[in-house]
Amino acid sequence: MTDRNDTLFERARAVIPGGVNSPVRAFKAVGGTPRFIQRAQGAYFWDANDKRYIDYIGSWGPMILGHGHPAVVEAVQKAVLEGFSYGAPTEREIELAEAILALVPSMEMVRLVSSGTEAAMSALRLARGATGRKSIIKFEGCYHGHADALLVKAGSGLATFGNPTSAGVPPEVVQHTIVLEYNNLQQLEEAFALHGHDIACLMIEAIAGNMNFVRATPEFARRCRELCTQHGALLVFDEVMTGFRVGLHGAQGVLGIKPDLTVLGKVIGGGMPLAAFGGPRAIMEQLAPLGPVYQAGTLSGNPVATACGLATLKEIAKPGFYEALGQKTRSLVDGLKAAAAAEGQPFNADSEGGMFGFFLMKDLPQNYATVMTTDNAQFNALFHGLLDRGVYIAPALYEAGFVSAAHTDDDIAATVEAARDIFRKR
Ligand code: KE4
Repeated sequence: MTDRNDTLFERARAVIPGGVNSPVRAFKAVGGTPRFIQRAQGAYFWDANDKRYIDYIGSWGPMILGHGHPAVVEAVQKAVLEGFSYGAPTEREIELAEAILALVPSMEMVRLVSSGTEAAMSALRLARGATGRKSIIKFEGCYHGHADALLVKAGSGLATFGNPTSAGVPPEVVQHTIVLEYNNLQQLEEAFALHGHDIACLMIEAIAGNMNFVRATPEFARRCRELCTQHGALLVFDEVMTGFRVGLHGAQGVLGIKPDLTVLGKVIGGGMPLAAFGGPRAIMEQLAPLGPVYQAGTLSGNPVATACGLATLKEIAKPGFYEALGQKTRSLVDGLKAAAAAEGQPFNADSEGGMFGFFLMKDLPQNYATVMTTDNAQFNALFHGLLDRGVYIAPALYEAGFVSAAHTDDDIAATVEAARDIFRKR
């Protein structure tokens, strides 16, 4: 029987570079043919051969409710009948901004944009504009989208290709980007001692989902906050992945740390192109049209996307949502650890809220270099073993996994059983 994924992939590669519109989707890291998804519902999606998968990427984070939540579908259907885009302000943008600010106390104002890259890039420009400084700190293994100044040793996509920097980024553009080792206190202290006077901001994924799942230690996160305050630099939490994913108040809520700027995306759009960045009024009012830092976007605050995002936020803000989601994700992680242990396989995993990660090693890694020691062949065998069994995890070792409110205990049990079957056969 013809495999329609193969046919579609061949057609796609004729007209789209690599056959995909975002590199990680191409399965280059894991090998094989990407699955062309035809439809999704709840915790599942179906590929071009109409094979069903339990979906643990959830569009790389946005689909926290699962696919096709009725309240979200209804809100989007209603919105599209009122118009797709106006290029003028709408009441719903105010509603979404107010909803975000109510849930992210470190923010007094927020600007909506269309992608996480745009939000991180804009937050970076704002930090430089607000401080009048040039240097920025980022960490190996953290990915903040593909703006030139931030595309240095990114952990997502590029790391998968084992290519820590991108062609086309002139050295001049990244000469002010200091890249440190995640969780390395000594490097952090040195960087501020040397450059503290010129550091505009430190940007970090406080739970790094682009190294699969690596937490900033509480001490490291606290020192980032203290050193930024001490040197007049802005602490920027990139919560595009963790925002409303690891908890209602994101990684900053989990860590109890108040960043100066927060970058959001994914969940706040509910699967539609919507992201945001925000912080204190004094900083945010540096933005055009009020202040000198320019930033703009044709589809920023798009009325259909804001309807999708608002309907999503309304559901996740309901009492008990994250308790249930966190419990479910932990049961997956605990089940996988038990299955690996039962088969004598080196394995460890961690989760927070609806986000999880695992490593084919005994101890949880603390940084990118350790993550990179993972046996790719073993991961790829696990990936394809699960895929064959109808379980779709991220097609790259360096990506986190996501559980939605739609995943059932049976889905979790089936996933654990599939993994155990693979561990057993090793
Ligand atoms: P987008 O431009 O892809 O919307 O967001 C960029 C971004 C920024 N910050 C963080 C912490 C992110 O994780 C991302 C994007 N995440 C990847 C997955 N690791 C998106 C998947 C892809 O690149 O196709």
